Formats: sequence, structure tokens, C-alpha cells
Amino acid sequence: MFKHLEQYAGDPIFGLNDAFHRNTHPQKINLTIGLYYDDAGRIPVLPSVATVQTRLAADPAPCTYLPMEGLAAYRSAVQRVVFGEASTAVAEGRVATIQTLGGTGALKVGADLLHAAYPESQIWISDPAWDNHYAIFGGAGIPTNSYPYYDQATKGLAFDAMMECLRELPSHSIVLLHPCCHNPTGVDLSQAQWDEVIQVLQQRRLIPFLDIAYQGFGSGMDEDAYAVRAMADAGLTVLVANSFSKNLSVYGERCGGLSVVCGSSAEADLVLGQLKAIVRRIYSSPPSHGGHVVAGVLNDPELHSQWVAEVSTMRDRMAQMRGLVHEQLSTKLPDYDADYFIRQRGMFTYSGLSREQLQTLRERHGVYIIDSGRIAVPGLNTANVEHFTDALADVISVTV
Ligand code: KET
Repeated sequence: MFKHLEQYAGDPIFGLNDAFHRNTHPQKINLTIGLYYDDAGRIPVLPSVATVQTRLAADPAPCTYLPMEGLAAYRSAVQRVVFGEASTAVAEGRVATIQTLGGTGALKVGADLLHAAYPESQIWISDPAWDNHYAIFGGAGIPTNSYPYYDQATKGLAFDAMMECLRELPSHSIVLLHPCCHNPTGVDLSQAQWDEVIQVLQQRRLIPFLDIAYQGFGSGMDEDAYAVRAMADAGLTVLVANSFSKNLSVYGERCGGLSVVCGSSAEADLVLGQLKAIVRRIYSSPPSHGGHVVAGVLNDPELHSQWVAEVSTMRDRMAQMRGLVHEQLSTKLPDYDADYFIRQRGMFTYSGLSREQLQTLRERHGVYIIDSGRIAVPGLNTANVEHFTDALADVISVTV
């Protein structure tokens, strides 16, 4: 019955992560996937999360179905974290928020909503992109296109080309944007650049879809949400997919949120109803345990501030690793411009390494980087960074 099916080529990120685990190199380093590791190379259990887990375990509750839209306490916490305590849009009841299966689930539910509401619309995705954006929106029946984003020559933002493209889009086109810590490049817009983007979105009547999977890993919880809040304040209709996978280190619990900022509370009610209908027909309701863990941390004022401090520690460690790589490479390869390691931010850095260099890094040095050349910075730590820069110096000196 299924012999005619195409062989799945595998996922470029998950696939290489698996290959890393099969490798036996004694000094191997995993820089493939967007997972945060601490300096000991472990995926942390954040103390704030552990506290809530202990509380939940001490008082086991029946595991019933959550509502389609998720826990109320979770949804209001999403709104406070993403839109800020002082959000006018939230206060006016203009934001419809649901608990989703990670950031991915939020993107999928949002894609289904948009395809139903605007069946003629197409989506524009940054070049380069997190590959799954193409799969999710294409899979939801929305034709996919790209807008210029990354400038190879400067290893920075191709802002003018990006704006030129946005200015030409038909009205009701969907534009996928990353408010902070762009995946895969680590290159972000400044606040002034966001303000310019907002003007074009408004003038062209475009529909922004913001994917914020790394809030707090760039500059801070509030700073990283600038684009989200500025768009909501500007009165734009905007969709926001947020993920707690990374900043709460709860990847497997599948905890995220989808928020749709609307023009009025009546419109937000309509949207919330449609979101529930979409959820009901895909997976019915979100996970209970993860929902209670996240809501438990975010709704307890003490644990909430503890969490914000834990996120700062993660952010500082990534910045420290970037600094170390930059310092060591500048000594080992004086002719190589390693500035991009400290200019780009968040979890990822876009190295521009060739397929051959990446192959050699894997085979000779056990250093695993995905084929696009995207380096997941948290795989580096004080114990392995020297091996990493030695390996880079080896493959780069061959070609410089
Ligand atoms: N958006 C972006 C931009 C993103 O990088 C990820 C995950 C997600 C959404 C998914 O979030 P989640 O809450 O796990 O559903 N990125 C990493 C892992 C992956 O590919 O799924 C990565 O790029 O390595």
C-alpha cells in the first residue's frame, strides 16, 4: 500500500544530532541542535523548574484533559512574558492566546488559521531560514517564498534588500520574522530597523508572524520582545509563536504559546474560537504536566524572578563562549576575521564554512556542525573550546 512513498531524507538538524551520538571521537563536540548546555555539557534542569516539579510530585493531581486552549494560568503568563506587564493590547482584551505544543505547534496552528482566513495569501520567510518554517507553512498549504536577510559579505543584515522585498509584497502577504536571536544566523534587527519594518507592514497591509523561540537569550526578556510589543502598540494584527523549550529548558514537555493580536476584543473572541476548533481537530488539547510546570514557575513571583536570573546566566555563558572563540581564533588565525562570533548573538552563529570544511571537522576532529554552517554556541564550554578553535584553525588555515 505504501511502496510508492518517497524515502524521507531525514531532518538536517535532528539527523546530524543522531550521527553525533554514534561518533566515538574522544573529544567530540555537538554544535548541531538548538539545545542549551551548561558549562559541564549538561542540559540543565533549572532550579525554578525543579521547585515546581517537586511541588507537583508531592501533591499528585489527577491528569485530566486540559481545555483545548490550555490552562488559563498558563495563557495569561504567556501574555505577560511576551507582551509585558503593561501591554495595552492585553489590557484591552485584544490578544487571543492559547497554550501550544512548543513553538512548532504554535506555528502550525497559526498557519492553519491564516490559510483558512486568507486562502490566497503566501508567506515570505527569511533567507536563510530555520528549515522547518518551509515544512510547516508549506505543509499547511501556504505557498512559501523567501526575503533577503543575511549578507554573506558582511556576515550581517541585508536590511536594504529585505526592505525592498517587503515593499513589493501584495497586501495580506504573511511575513515570518524572528524578534530576536535569528535562527540560523544570530543576526538581528536594531530597534530603529524594526520601526522601519513596522511602517512597511502597516503601509502594505501585510500580516506579520513572529517566531520568538529564544526570548532572553539575546539582550534580556524585555529587550528581546521589542518587535512583538512595538507591533502590538502600533495596532498591527500580528501572530506570535513563542516557545519555552529553550528559556525554561523544558524541550520534551512541548510548551509554547500562540497569541494573535486583534483589532478589538470581539475579534479576539472570534479568533480564539477558531484556534480552539483547529486544536480540536489536530490534537484536541495540550499537555497537562508541562502546562502546570510552566504556569507554576511563571505565576509565582519569586520563582519568576529566579527564572529571569537563570535565563541571564544562560545568556551570559553563551556570550562568554563567543568571546573566548573570538579571542582564541584571533591568536590562532590572525588573518581570519572572527568578529562575527561576537557581533552575532543568541544560540547560533553563521560561520560560512564550506561543506568540505564541515566534513573535515566531523571526520578529523569530531566537531559536528550542520550543513548550513550554523554553529549552536551552547555546545561549547570552557573544557572543549580550545579543541574547537584548534579544529577551526586547522580547516580554515587550509583555505584562507
Ligand atoms: N522556532 C525556531 C526559530 C526554532 O529555532 C525552533 C527550534 C522552534 C521554533 C521550535 O521550538 P519548539 O518549542 O521546540 O517546538 N529550533 C531548534 C530545534 C529544532 O530544530 O526543532 C534548532 O533549530 O536546532
